[in-house]
Parts: sequence; structure tokens; C-alpha cells
Amino acid sequence: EQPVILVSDRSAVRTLTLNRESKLNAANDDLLLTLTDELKRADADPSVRVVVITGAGRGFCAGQDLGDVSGRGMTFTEHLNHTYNPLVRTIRGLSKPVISAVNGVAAGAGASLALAGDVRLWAQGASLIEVFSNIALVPDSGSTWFLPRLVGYHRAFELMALAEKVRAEDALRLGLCEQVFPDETFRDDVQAYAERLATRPAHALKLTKQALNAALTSTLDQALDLEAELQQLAGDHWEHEEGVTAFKQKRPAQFVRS
Ligand code: T3D
Repeated sequence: EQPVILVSDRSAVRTLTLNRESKLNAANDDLLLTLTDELKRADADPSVRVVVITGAGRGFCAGQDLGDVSGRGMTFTEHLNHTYNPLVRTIRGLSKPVISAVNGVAAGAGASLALAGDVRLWAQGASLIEVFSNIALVPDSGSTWFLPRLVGYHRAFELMALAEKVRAEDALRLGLCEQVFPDETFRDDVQAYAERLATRPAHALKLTKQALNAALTSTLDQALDLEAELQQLAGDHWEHEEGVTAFKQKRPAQFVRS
């Protein structure tokens, strides 16, 4: 049987590919738990500097596998706490940048996964649907937290209530993704982007991610205090010394040390 998550490494970039192609990578528990484990393994692996989550075939992730719900012996609440919620917490808490590389349709919890990355790269033919209301469920896996922060309450409500498909050019305009690449070159373009990100100062980016995540729910005073605290950690790190030295020597900084 095919593995539900494909793992591949190239130039400090670990790519985790959701691999249930015939169902547009709809998520069963095996996929969700394996993806969470693989993210933690990538975080602990010093050879990895950036993690990419993408989908095999023409879909990114069609959300919960609807053939896998009945008879699973868990309430919805238990299921979310067992599978999706640890996954989203792991992505947001990862010390390394996570790229959601949205190669095709992202629906339901798949849409949440598309929004959860630190960077969201889309193929031209990708789309996002807050599909939950089609089956009379509540948006989950972080969608109710991510989407209104990106597009405001009212647009989020409309997208969720009508389950309308958001295409790439609208996603870019709405701030649901950072870049859109042609379908034909998407995987190479994602790899090139990820490799560029991998040359950036890993320790400083880890602290940046921590500060931004905290700032999303903090006051300005709290953000200023945390910045002051984290800046000490960044300033004491060799990356900072290298950055300043490189600037003075008029050369590119070398933030990757073997
Ligand atoms: O704890 C809990 O369980 C609650 C958690 C909930 C989280 C959620 O994600 S709820 C939302 C679940 N997802 C959906 O409702 C999406 C259902 N799928 C669709 O609406 C459409 O498939 C898409 C809009 C995503 C794509 O449409 P299209 O026309 O491009 O493809 P298709 O023909 O509908 O799908 C292709 C195949 O994938 C098809 O199988 P077949 O007929 O070729 O054998 C289809 O049944 C299968 N598929 C797509 N999505 C799912 C799925 N199979 C199982 N579960 C799916 N979610």
C-alpha cells in the first residue's frame, strides 16, 4: 500500500506530500497523525531548514475523508482534539518555516491547512473552498481563526456561509497566498522559493515566527515586551554577528553553517 505521506529532502528543504491522490488527498486519521509526526521529525532534524506541505496529483487536500467518519468510535470533539488540532498547533509551533504549497483544490480542513503555513504558495489552478457548510458543519482546524484575520469578519462569513470557490488570483488579492506560480512549473518554483528561504537566518526566523504568533493575540504593550526579550536572543546569536560583519565587508551574509 502507498504511504499516506511522501517524504523527500532536497537542499535543506523537506517536502511532505499528502498522498491519497484518488480522493484529492482527503484526510484519514493515518494521514493526519503521520503528517504531524513527520513535521515533528523535520523540526528535530538539523539538516532541515524549511518544510513544504503539498499534495500529490491534482488536489491539495479535500478535507476530512467523508468515507472515514462513521464507526470511528470518537465524537467530533474527540476527533478534532486527536487529529486536526495537534496538526495545526504543530505547524504554527514549528521552529522552522512551513510552506503550504497549494497545488490544487483545498477544501474544508484542507483549506485550513492551506492557510496555516507561514508562507502560502499557490499554483495558478489551485482553489480554496470553506466547504464545511455544504455538509452543515462548522469550519474547523483553525479556519475560523485564520480567515477573519486575513479577510475580515464579513468576507470570512460569506465565504463560509456560501462555500464559494476562491481562485488563485482572488486568493492573491485577498491575502490568502503570497505568490501564484504557473501550474507547469509549480513544484520547481516552490522548491526554488523554499531554497531561498532556507538561506535566511534560521534562528532569527524562529524567533520572528514566535513573535508574530504571539502578536496575533496580544496587546501592543505585550508585543513590545516580547520583541525586547527576543531581540536579546537574536542579538546574542552568531547569525547577528555574521549579518553585521557581512554588511560591513560588503558581501552577502552566510547564514548556513554545516
Ligand atoms: O472530525 C471531523 O471529522 C470533522 C472534521 C471536518 C473537517 C472537514 O474537512 S469537513 C469537509 C470535508 N470535505 C468536503 O466536504 C469536501 C468534499 N469534496 C468536494 O466538495 C469536492 O470533491 C471538491 C470541491 C473538493 C473537488 O471537486 P472536484 O469536482 O474537483 O472533484 P470530485 O470529482 O468531487 O472528487 C474527486 C474524487 O475525490 C471523487 O472520488 P470518485 O468519485 O472519483 O471515486 C470524490 O468522491 C473524492 N473526494 C473528494 N473529496 C473527498 C473525497 N472522498 C472522500 N472525502 C472527501 N472529502
